Amino acid sequence: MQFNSSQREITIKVVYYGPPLSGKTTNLQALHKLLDPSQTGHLTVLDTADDRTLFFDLLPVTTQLASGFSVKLKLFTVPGQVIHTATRRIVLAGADGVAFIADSQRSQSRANNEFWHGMRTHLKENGLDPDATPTVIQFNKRDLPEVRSDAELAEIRSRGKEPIYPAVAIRGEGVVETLRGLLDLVLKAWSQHYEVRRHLGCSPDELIASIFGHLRPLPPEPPTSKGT
Ligand SMILES: Nc1nc2c(ncn2[C@@H]2O[C@H](COP(=O)(O)OP(=O)(O)OP(=O)(O)O)[C@@H](O)[C@H]2O)c(=O)[nH]1
Ligand SMILES: [Mg+2]
Repeated sequence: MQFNSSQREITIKVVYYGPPLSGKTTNLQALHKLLDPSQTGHLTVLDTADDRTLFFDLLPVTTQLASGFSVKLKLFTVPGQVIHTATRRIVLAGADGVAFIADSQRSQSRANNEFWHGMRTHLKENGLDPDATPTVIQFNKRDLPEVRSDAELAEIRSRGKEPIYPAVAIRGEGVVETLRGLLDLVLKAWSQHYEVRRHLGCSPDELIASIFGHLRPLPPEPPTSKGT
């Protein structure tokens, strides 16, 4: 969290982390469509010809508060390909919160686990305490066959402390809930050390309402193929 009192601006860094192809970039693309366009900046996607993230993606979201303060969210994704380990560590530096995008497909359970532990290691390498870093988990791709069941998600939820959000990011479902849940945790953590209301001139709930108060409708369902 960077607090610039002379410019009356607060910057919050959020990192979307997760295994290869889990839908991190898709989350940012969906947020870019769903959030109030007057608050979202340019979506920077640095990828290869086959849409794999090469370095990171970045979506800035700025909300102006009645108090005159502006809150700038910087939403980053890491690249999931195994070769980009060093880049993932660099992008995680200074994260105020992490949205871990897990792939719900059973075949990806091991990759989810490996990346979860990798993320915790990288946070430590960056001097951050993984247990104190606000984190939410999204189980994406709920539309696919052979995915972890809702009961399994409930079981994972009961074992850990991180909130869990099911999602179908290609349809924009669960994407806003994930980010809203994470910001809620970030602001709660922040309010343990600072008087948020005094710094922002508003409560955490008012800040969240200001970011998510003017959502656009979900994009229409992609046409289903009619083949037999
Ligand atoms: N069926 C389905 N496909 C999805 C969903 N979300 C993303 N995808 C697809 O999964 C593929 C990978 O999505 P990306 O968002 O590029 O994944 P990523 O995590 O950014 O991938 P890397 O940056 O290479 O790690 C794309 O073909 C997406 O369209 C979903 O909810 N359901
Ligand atoms: Mg990506």
